[in-house]
Amino acid sequence: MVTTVTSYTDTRSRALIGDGFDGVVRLVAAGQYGTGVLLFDGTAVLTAAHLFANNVSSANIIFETRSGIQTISSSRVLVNPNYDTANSNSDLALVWLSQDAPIAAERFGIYRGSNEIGQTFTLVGYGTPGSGSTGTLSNFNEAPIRVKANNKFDADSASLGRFFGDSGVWEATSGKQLVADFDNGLAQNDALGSLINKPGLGLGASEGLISKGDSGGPAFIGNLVAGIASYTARLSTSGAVPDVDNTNNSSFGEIAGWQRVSAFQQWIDQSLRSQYINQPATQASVQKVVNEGSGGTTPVYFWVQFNGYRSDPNQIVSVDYKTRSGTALAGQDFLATQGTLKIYPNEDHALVMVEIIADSLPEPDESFYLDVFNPVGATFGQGVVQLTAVRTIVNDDGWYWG
Ligand SMILES: [Ca+2]
Ligand SMILES: [Ca+2]
Ligand SMILES: [Ca+2]
Repeated sequence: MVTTVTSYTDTRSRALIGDGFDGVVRLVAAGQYGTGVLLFDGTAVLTAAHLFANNVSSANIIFETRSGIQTISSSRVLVNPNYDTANSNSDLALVWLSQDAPIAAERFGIYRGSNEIGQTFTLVGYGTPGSGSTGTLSNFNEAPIRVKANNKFDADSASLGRFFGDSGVWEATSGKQLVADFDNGLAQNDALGSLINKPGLGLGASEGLISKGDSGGPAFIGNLVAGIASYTARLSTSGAVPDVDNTNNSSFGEIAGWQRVSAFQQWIDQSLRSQYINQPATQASVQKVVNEGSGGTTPVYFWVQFNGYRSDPNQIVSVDYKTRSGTALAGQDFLATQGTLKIYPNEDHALVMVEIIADSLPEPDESFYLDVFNPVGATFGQGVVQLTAVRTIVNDDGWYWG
């Protein structure tokens, strides 16, 4: 990560342990290294497909948390089936962990809105450090460090097509990649202002850009993963040369592209769900009393059934969910989670997975809840705004919850 801070030892740009980014991990795949982010159910890391070039199909995932440094090997790597190397389209991969993720590592939800452009985001990664005025350090040989910075999504990458198109090799699919530029506050170095008339002079001292090693790293809007770092580029026209030093080095005046996670949410959701261990095949087989595992975390599933009618077969219905402590406590007995569960076309149900923490001693009546609310595409029933998994069946207009 390149920031405006000159010294990489300056803690202002570090994403130190305990700062809320311990779910941002380093990935090593066949000698290439990159960054990834632990997703909401704790089973897999989202990263960039290009780290797995040449049919590499495994990686080591390195967590830095309050529990120390822990390296976990992958059990499975899934490159997005539409990954298109030449155009950096669908440059996403999911990497499943062969062991439970550290409890101290945050799990992150994904951004599901469509209003990313114009929003400020936080980028976090293990890429080569440097400063905007001189670019990445050429002599950095130390252990990779986790750095954070901010930027703003300026545009859809497809709007830059004519610059890449001149060489005839690059065409971003509209709606699936986002770009941001590295600003130093000067109009002459405002890359996307001068190139595609998307002016913005940046965020001052907090501005930053990805560099080598940040590939696959997250761009957060709030605490949700909205982008996955994919590439950098220095672009110019006969009238505008925004790069400060005519070198490809993530300096001021360059741009970077991220895969737009919201455009891939169905692939992410369905891929994660397809790998759930010991998942119930029927509503009746959902385990409502769960034995703790022998260590780490154990998955517990909640089944959300949609019994309504889709007037449009492509309709996606959804609910929001959030765990709630009962006699079992969040952070002690289970990992709190919240998010949106989507039930896609050709699905009539979906599972919410919650991780139970093994090393505690449950009381016989220890329990926690999952509240389900904000149904989209169908109602819960007249006057009903929230359902809770209290292990009693709530049957209503189109939804069953239990
Ligand atoms: Ca910028
Ligand atoms: Ca700008
Ligand atoms: Ca440069």
